[in-house]
Amino acid sequence: MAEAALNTAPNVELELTDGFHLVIDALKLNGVNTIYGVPGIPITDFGRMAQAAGIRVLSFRHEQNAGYAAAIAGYLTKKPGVCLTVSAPGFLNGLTALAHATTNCFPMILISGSSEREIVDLQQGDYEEMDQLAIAKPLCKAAFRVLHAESIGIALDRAIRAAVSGRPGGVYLDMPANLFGQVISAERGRRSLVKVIDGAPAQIPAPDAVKRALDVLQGAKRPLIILGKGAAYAQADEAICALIQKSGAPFLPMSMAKGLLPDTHPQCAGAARSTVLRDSDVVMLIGARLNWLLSHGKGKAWGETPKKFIQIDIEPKEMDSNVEITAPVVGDIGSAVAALLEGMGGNWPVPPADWINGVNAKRDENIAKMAPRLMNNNSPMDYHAALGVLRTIVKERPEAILVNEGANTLDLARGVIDMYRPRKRLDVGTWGVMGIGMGYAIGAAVETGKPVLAVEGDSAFGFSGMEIETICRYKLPVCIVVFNNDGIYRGTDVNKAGSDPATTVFVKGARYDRMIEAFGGVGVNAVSPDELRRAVNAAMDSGRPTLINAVIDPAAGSESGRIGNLNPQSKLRKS
Ligand code: OXT
Ligand code: ADP
Ligand code: MG
Repeated sequence: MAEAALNTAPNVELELTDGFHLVIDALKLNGVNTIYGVPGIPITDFGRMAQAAGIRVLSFRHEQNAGYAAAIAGYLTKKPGVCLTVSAPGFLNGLTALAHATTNCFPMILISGSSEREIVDLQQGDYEEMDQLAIAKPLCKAAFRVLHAESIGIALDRAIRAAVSGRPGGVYLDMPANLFGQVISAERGRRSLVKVIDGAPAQIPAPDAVKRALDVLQGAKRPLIILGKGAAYAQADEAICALIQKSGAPFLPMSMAKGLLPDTHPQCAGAARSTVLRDSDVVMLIGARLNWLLSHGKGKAWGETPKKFIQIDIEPKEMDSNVEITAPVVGDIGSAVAALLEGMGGNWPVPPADWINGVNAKRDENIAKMAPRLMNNNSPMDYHAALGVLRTIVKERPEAILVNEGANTLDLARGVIDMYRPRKRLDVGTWGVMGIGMGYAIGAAVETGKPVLAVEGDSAFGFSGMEIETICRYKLPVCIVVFNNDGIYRGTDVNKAGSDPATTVFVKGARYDRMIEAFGGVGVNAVSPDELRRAVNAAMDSGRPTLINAVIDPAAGSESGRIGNLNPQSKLRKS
């Protein structure tokens, strides 16, 4: 071995290491103790060795779900979630999740085995040949290839820094099969490893930016604070809570920011959403982008009242992305909110009473309107009946993590189920993507050790449903409630042109509960709110993997849930 020749010291047995072990050592050195992935050539042995070295390696049934688990791990912990895939097809399966992480600003690293450069670059048809680095580049914050074992330490350091610093996001690390087998002296290997120091340095906002923001906020007659998932990610919970209370302004949590302050907080305007968007005059965005979910900050939803925006974000390029930001505050949310709080001093004026009273009246009216619908006892259930049950269960178990996807199942659950603690609501995010369900449930259970309640449309569940085997295999405390309305949006569509089923309907009366029984989990068919309540409580008490088939009236939903207006036909009708 060439290394042995370098060893001139007589009678010293040369200790060697290799690419496999250097990746493991570099991960461990940087506190990565969990990997989500799917094994196969060339990373099967790597998975085994990582497990032997004390890293928890969770093996999935499909890389996309492993990737979603890693993405949500990043969101929950502020450390990059790591996903490990095989070359070409495995890599591509994981790539959707990497792009999702980047879009949602979650730190994640996709490590993929790949084919040998010499063969890929000459396109000579290697096993699972693909130029993965080139494909990954536009879909993540950074993409690196490691060709030498001695570069593994630096590569992982750079990947971690790229994922967590500034606006967090996804990073791709390409590891050709040869790399894992490369042997170098253990001493050289040790010296090549790097521990990341201060990977996400505080970004203190400029004092004049803070002052400008406070001047604008102080001039408001109808202030509103919008909290986005960036605020939840920042883990500056106490400071954010203090800022909101001191401001006296109503706050509107975006979907995954629900629970940063309880939805039942007297300043929460979640149930008066249209009113506060339309009538506010100064809007402070904290870790929320003015994208489609906020109607780009303009148009009908924002009403006629001229607005001034204050935006707190770590990404300077986010400012003015859709409308002029009167007071940009570029910095990390922890530092920015602390600076704002300090600048507010002890005597901040409360907003005018007519604004607060008006918002509260609208909120109370909407809540009162919804209340009776949540108590109906219909069988089959409608969405409100089923969600009324889950709302109470989450209130009684505020530590549980709620995963939510679907269309009606998502939109109605968002409004009905109050959240009480930060980072407890995990959902489809910026892309409105179906398929995050089981990956998120697994990632959340593994990273937090808390029970997970996954509320899933029957279509949404189908995107990752096979992972119930993974949930059973690892004995994770996950209770899945499938809102089974026989299809996408509704189960009532009919194809008038032929004998094939309509494109949005599924097998009528399917029994999703029976799927989990195949793997030793608990399956329950619930046709009434009482049955649903009993089944979810039993699952949450026992911690056993459970799937409840909640039978929902197939006619109860609406096309695309709350975003039917985005369908092209609906736009045509309007124009
Ligand atoms: O103020 P007003 O009066 O307006 O009232 C508002 C609130 O104030 C009030 N409110 C309350 N009232 C009383 N009490 C309380 N507590 C309360 N809280 C709020 O309620 C209203 C509404 O409030 P909300 O929801 O906050 O406001 P609004 O206006 O809806 O907010 C706007 C948005 C845009 C912020 C919000 O709607 C939002 O966040 N939407 C996200 C929508 C989304 O992302 N949807 C998912 C994508 S849909 C579609 O694309 C689907 N696909 C295609 C597909 C996808 N997505 N992905 C992939 C990989 N492939 C394909 C598919 C296949 S969905 C789907 C499957 C669907 O079928 P399922 O079977 O899974 O699901 P079902 O539909 O159940 O069958
Ligand atoms: P939501 O969908 O909840 O509105 P978005 O994903 O649109 O939230 O916005 C999150 C924003 O938070 C992004 O613009 C991102 O740059 C920002 N962000 C994430 N982490 C931090 C942080 N620690 N400090 C400041 N801004 C952050
Ligand atoms: Mg459905």
